Amino acid sequence: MSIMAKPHSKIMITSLFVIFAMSALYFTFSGDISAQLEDNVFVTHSGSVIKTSGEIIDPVYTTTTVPEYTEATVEFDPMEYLREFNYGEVSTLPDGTTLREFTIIAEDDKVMEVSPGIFFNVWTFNGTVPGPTIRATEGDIVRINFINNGSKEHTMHFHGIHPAEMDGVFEIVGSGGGQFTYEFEAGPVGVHPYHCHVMPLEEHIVRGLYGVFIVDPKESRPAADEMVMVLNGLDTDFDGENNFYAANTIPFYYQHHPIEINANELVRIYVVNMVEFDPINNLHLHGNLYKYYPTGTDLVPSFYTDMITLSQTERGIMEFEYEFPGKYLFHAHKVEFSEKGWVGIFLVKDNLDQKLQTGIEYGS
Ligand SMILES: [Cu+2]
Repeated sequence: MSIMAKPHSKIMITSLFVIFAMSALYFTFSGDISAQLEDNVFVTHSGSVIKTSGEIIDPVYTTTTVPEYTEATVEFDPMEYLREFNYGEVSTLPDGTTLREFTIIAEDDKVMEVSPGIFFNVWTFNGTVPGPTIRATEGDIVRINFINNGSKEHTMHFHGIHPAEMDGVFEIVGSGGGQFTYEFEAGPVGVHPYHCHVMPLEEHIVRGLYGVFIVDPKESRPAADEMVMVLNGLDTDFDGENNFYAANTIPFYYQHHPIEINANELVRIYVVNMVEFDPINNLHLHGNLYKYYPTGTDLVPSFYTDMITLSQTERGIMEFEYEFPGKYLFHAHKVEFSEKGWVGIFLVKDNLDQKLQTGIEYGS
């Protein structure tokens, strides 16, 4: 008589099998889990082995020492960064050309509280992530006095047009005070990223060595409320995946601190995607559409849309104005990113100036 004939035997055998399978799984995975908890060893995408003691894992100096963070050394205000443009020290060359000089200092020992209670060792240009927004007019000479005060080699690589030796790739700038002067003519018109170009590149980028370079046309764009948004991510546990996403580094910042804009006033956003590891990012605006100028190189918009998709270093200029006051979300329509911090709010206010000018009474 077969054991298959009796239903209760069947149940028993099935149960035994399930117990056996679960035990096998337990022994297989518990070994891995306990090994990870004891050793706290992580291998980054770039192959470096990192040891750590806890959830907030961020060795500043080496892969074998784990400093205990007690406080952040980076002060960063996303609201200030949003509308802060650095035009450099301006002078005129003998031939009449405008020279704009900037001093940019790289460091890699700073600690930033990227989210409440989460400290992260950022690598910085002039002490912040992103670095300063560098702005010039087409044809100006841009001179960057670059100083590497970090413990690792760094460079500055600008997207745009310039001689090979100004590309910041092969002219590595040594740690502990190495210097290099980048000099080139600003162009083409548009919005471009700059970033360190030392290997492993993904680490030098995901740690924060990037910023925005805006080249204005000689005949300036129409007046607008201008802002910069760098879309970025933070891999705080070094597993080669981002734990947080943001516009301008701090997750959820503009959701908790809405960006105030005026109704019926042109808003212009210079947007640059610097997210590492993920192939795409995007930007969706609520209750409105925007004119979009890819890379900002043309003065005529290519699209009128509420959604753009960007790969790493892809960028452009968005222009829009709101007719109706109120709160409007903007966020990644890659929902994972928005739920991990890449979300904000525009608080559209009644444009009192405009109402005075046009004679419309407030509240009517
Ligand atoms: Cu670097």
